[in-house]
Amino acid sequence: MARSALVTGATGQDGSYLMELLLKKGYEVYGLVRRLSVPNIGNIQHILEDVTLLDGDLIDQSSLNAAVRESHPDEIYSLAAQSFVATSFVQPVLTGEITGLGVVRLLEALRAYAPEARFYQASSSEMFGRVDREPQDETTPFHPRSPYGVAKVYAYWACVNYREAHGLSISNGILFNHESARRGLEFLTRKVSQGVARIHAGLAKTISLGNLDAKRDWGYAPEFVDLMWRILQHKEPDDFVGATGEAHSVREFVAEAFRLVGISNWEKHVTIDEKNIRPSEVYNLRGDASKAKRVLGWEPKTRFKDLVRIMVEAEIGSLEDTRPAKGVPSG
Ligand code: NAP
Ligand code: F7E
Repeated sequence: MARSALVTGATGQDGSYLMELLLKKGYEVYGLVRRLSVPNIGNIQHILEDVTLLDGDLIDQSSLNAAVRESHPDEIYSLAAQSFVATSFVQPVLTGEITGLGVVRLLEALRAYAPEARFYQASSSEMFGRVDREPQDETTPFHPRSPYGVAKVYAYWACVNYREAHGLSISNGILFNHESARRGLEFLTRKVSQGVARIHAGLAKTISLGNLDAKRDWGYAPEFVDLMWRILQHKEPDDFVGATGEAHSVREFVAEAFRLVGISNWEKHVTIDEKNIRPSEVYNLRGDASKAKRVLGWEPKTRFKDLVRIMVEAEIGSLEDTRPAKGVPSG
């Protein structure tokens, strides 16, 4: 019989790639989606006929109970979150409700209705925050720098506690930034790659940014969902860092994206706006994923420049797709 998996955050970047991967592996795939006035299914349009979508919200316990009961999962991937760090400063209570307590609600549903299932929690390098060592690994202390990071630390420890207290098979993936053309538009890599493509096409003149000096360990999302799956195939529940091991600044990302379209004087096209600067910043993240390599055989392949190229090319391609073909009148 096919194994069954329940994925929360099904419409997000990672949920969409993970559901594709699980379908390829022959799983029966259930995706949790929340009701919105206009459904947000762009990332999963192409697999809608192959997965079962279940209505539910991390704020609503009964809907999570029903989703777990209905999907009879062998594996649960807890990906849903208010995941944008900047928003967490203006909506800290909501972020705590969803990104922190929402995970505990899902753990309660696991405990009551699928105690044999393996559970993956989408933990984050944002938990490391103000780091005192480099690179960061599974033993690095947490010092979160945003309400988002704080909520993720709470969810992380809730998972460890449910594993220890109730003997449930719960694992954390502590993943560093991973990106793709399916990233939300407000995240740095997507904002820059889309902005550069629009400037290249003559549709915009500038991109408004914040702190150019922050450094991130940026990887490619499809490779990181493979790590999630591998974590749940391991016989013992455990926690693993996922990262490329390379750090680059926002400035380097911007410069490389402009270089790809032949613009060297990129500073002319970037404005710095106070509204994009966070009350407290995470300046320097670089991960050490040697445990994931040693134990799970996982190693990311896509390096920094490839990632920037993939994202800029995707944006240029999608702009071309939306333009009227030559000779065809618009309207
Ligand atoms: P994302 O694109 O922002 O997706 C978040 C998903 O959560 C969306 O499907 C969203 O649904 C759903 N969601 C939000 N609030 C919800 C609620 N109240 N009830 C049910 N669903 C809700 O995030 P991502 O980049 O795929 O990341 C997946 C997970 O990994 C998140 O937990 C994130 O915090 C974590 N993470 C991400 C990274 C990264 O670099 N991408 C790194 C480390 C950890 P809507 O479509 O309806 O908004
Ligand atoms: O910012 C700087 C910003 O919003 C990256 C989430 O997936 O990864 C993500 O969190 C850096 C920060 O991602 C702008 O200050 C400068 O230093 O793309 P981001 P993030 O905050 O690293 C972690 C691992 C997660 O878990 C999160 O869910 O870029 N930056 N100027 C800017 N960032 C944005 N968004 N917009 C700017 O204009």
